[in-house]
Amino acid sequence: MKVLVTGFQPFGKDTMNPSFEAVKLLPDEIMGAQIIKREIPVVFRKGGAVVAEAVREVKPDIVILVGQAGGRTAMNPERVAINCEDCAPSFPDNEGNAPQGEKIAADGPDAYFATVPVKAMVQKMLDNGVPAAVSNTAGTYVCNDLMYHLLHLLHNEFPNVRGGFIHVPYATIQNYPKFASMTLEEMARGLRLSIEACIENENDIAAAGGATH
Ligand code: PCA
Repeated sequence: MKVLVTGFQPFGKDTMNPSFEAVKLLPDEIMGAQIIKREIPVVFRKGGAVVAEAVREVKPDIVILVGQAGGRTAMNPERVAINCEDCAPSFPDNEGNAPQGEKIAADGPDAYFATVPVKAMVQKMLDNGVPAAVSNTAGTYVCNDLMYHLLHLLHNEFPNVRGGFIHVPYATIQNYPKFASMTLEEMARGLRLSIEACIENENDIAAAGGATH
C-alpha cells in the first residue's frame, strides 16, 4: 500500500509552514504502507496540478493533504471541500492571485466529501492524547482549493483512491503567543495516527462529529 502525504510551502508573512515540517517528520513506512511526501506551492490551481502529477506518478492508495490553519486549536480532518475560490486582495496566494468567488471546476459539483474516515481519524488521535476534531469547513483559500482539486481528480479518474485533508494549528516554534499551538512532533504523531486510522478503516466509524455553528 502507498500513502501520498503532502504539506504546503510557507505563505503570507510566515517563513515556515508547519504542515510540511510535520509531514517531513513522518517515517517512510506506517503499518507496512510506504509513505511518499511532497511539498505543494500555495498557489490556486497550481497546487492542484502538482498533486495531480504526484497522484499519476506515485499511484497511491490513499492521499492525505496537510495545511496550516493558524488559530485552530486541534488537528482538524476536513469533512468537505467546496467548489469556490475566494480570498481577500490583501491576502493573495504566493503568486499574487486573489480570486473572488470563482468556481474551481466549472463542471464540478458544489462540494465533495472527504473519502477518508474523518471520524475514525479524530477518534484515534483522541484515544492517543492528540487534540483533534472534525472540521466542517476548509475555508475558501488554497487549502480548500487543493482538497477540491484532489477529490475532483479522484472522483473522475481514480475512484478507488481515498483522499482527504488535515488542517494543523500553528506550530509552537512559530511563536504566536496569542494563539493555540502544537509542537511539530505532536502534529507528526497526529498525522501518523490519522494514517493508521485510514489504513484500519475502509469506511468511517459511527460517531458524532458535527458542530452547532
Ligand atoms: N494553509 C492555507 C494555504 C496553505 C496552508 O498551509 C489554507 O488553509 O488555505
